[in-house]
Amino acid sequence: MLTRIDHIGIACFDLDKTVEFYRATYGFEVFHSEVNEEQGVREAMLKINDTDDGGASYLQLLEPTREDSTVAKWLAKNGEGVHHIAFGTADVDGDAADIKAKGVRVLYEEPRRGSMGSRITFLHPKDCGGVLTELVTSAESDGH
Ligand code: CMX
Ligand code: CO
Repeated sequence: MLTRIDHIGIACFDLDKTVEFYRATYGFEVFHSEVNEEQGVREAMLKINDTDDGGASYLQLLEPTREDSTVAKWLAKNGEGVHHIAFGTADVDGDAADIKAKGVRVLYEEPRRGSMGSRITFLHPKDCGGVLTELVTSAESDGH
């Protein structure tokens, strides 16, 4: 069951500059940052609030680490902006299977590693009304 907005992914050319915008404009601080080489991104997670399912909601600011990454390709085409939304669930495997059975393309055979030890998969934007959609099981809510 999807129980929260885990994060909104925002693509940018310059992570440090974008972090500074969110700090100066809204007062959001970096909760966590990391490089995910598999996804080709350097990212900063800005925590917005905790949620009553034990998880939290974040903004995920994303800067590409290589020219052939999905985010670099998207930035070249669209410029900076909202790249994807992510729903939180305690069971990414089960929810991905249920959604796949409804005819929506799930991009990964098995969930992969996301921010802060989470397990993630993606739904194809062309099957989701133009919205790249991620499913996330945070490390805290993962029973695996
Ligand atoms: N949102 C909405 N539509 C998107 C999109 C996005 N983020 N990215 C691509 N599309 C659309 C394109 O506009 C294009 O549409 P048209 O054919 O109408 O022009 C179509 O999807 C195909 O796009 P593409 O540029 O040819 O890109 P690819 O097919 O090579 O890749 C996708 C698209 C979704 C398969 C790829 O971006 C992907 O695998 N995404 C999941 C991984 C990811 O995004 N990782 C970074 C974030 C990591 C994290 O959140 O932790
Ligand atoms: Co994401």
